[in-house]
Amino acid sequence: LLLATCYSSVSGEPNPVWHWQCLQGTCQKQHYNETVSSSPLSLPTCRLSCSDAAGLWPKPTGDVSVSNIFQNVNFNSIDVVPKQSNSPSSKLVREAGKVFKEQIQATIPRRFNPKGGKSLLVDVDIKNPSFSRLTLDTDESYTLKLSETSDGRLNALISAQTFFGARHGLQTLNQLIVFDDLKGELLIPSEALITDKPAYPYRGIVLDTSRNYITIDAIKRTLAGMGASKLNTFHWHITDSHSFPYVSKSRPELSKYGAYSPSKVYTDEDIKQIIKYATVRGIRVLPEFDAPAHVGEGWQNTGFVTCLNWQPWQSYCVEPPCGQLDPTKDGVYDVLEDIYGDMIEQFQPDIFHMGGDEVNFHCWKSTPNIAEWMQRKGLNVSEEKDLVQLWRYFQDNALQRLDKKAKRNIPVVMWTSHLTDPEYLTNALPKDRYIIQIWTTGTDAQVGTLLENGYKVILSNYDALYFDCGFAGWVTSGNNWCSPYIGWQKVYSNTPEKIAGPTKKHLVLGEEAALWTEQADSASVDSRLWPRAAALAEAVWTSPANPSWEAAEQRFLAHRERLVELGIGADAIEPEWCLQHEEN
Ligand code: CP6
Repeated sequence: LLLATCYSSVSGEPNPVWHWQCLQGTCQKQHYNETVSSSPLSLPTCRLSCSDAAGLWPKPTGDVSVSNIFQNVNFNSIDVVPKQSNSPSSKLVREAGKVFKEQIQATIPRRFNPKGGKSLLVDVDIKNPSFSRLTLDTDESYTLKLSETSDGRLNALISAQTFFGARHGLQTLNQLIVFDDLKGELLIPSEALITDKPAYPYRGIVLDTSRNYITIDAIKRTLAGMGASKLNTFHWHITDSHSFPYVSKSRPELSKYGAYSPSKVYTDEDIKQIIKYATVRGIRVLPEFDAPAHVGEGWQNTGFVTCLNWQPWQSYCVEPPCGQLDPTKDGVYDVLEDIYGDMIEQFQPDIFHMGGDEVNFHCWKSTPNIAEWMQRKGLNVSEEKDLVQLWRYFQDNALQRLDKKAKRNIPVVMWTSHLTDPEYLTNALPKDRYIIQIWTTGTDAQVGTLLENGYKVILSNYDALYFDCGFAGWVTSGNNWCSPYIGWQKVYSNTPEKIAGPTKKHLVLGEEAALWTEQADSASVDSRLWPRAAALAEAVWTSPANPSWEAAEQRFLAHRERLVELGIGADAIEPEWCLQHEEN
């Protein structure tokens, strides 16, 4: 296959100055007068039959066999049909079919109006069509079979256990359909057989919408890129100390006082729209309500926040403005219960994120009523373990309120913190309740300790997966903007096995890239996330044993072009020349 020549079964009339030909396993630019019998092909078409894994991103984990004979597809007779009608999945399949067609449309330049071609029927066969919500044990596998019927129609069969596998199959099929601008035709390989499933079940992006507001459109573009790259979790860090854009139905005063402006909010309607947009793309929306630190704006009038805006901020928090909930006030748990209740009702999440990062003990012990309360309970404000005790009191109460609203023991994610330190971990956060998201660097002892103690983990090691530029730049005003910028190559090599080791694989749920927005907003979110989040996608979907970014480079560049076609402002990483010239 790699040595195939990109001759099309359709004889070409156009007479371009050059075209692409697959020679010795690479697509090479050929001047027309140097070739005799080949039909002109564009680079995307050549790449399909000539490149590694047919240019697919992320690379399938199973078999890939793709024909180098192409057929012209008629855009107007592409149909995606769910085999099981009247099931929760069938509605989703029809919606995913619309996305599928929109994505094909996006590859066709405006000046072309492709005519002719064969019809393409995409049959979607789902074994368990009743699942319409993603969970950590959802089967996301699929098989894609592409063939030609005896009467000359094109047929694709996508078989999957669930809608979530089927939509991945549709995405793969999307990548097999390319617009050939030399022919002015939409081309598809006449035959293909692909089996695929993700190496890890949790593949996410966490987006901070508090430091700077992110528009609904920018969130949708993020979800579109995720769907195209088979990422499945949009972890929404919806509030923090800087602003409170989340409109809580039962506590509307929080966003009333805490949003940057009346329009910089997420209403119930906005959230519904985002969840629908995400679900159709196979993505869970995981809400995070970060507490007890990382609160501030919005809480002013509750009387439940301490250290709000205290100075010097370095003594009371990791970045200004400071703010931390007061665990000793009974009323704080009532507010939390209301917020949790609103979120559970809106998001119907399978897992919930309680934050729990970067609690500042000095803040709590410097608050007179908290110090008094601790004394009354026989806790020593100068002892770290006693302050951990205070935090545990908060965490246990908050969890109880969450469970009450979830009406079950809902799995909870928490960031690594003091509570996850080996000496407190097993008492503070029982392993059957808590999933730990590790943001500290992967090579320290923490990953090992968590796994040895049987915790499920999500990897977000900041040395590879923090796509923001840090907050050092705006805090210190030094000449260190975006330093260090983490290149896609580093992201690509950061596979779970490399970070967590080859054993205990079942405890590693996956990975998540983070975009903290101290130095990003809707104008920059696309270029911070993309195409690097796609590098993460392959690290965690395919999880190559010996990740080689050099070997992935051509496919990665091609995928970056796909993201741009979808309207995502993915950053350029090399001259287009590199996309056009592959090394042997
Ligand atoms: N905000 C919140 C942040 C960070 C975290 N939580 C953060 C910490 C260190 C770095 C970057 C970001 N800005 N809520 C840590 C999980 Cl280097």
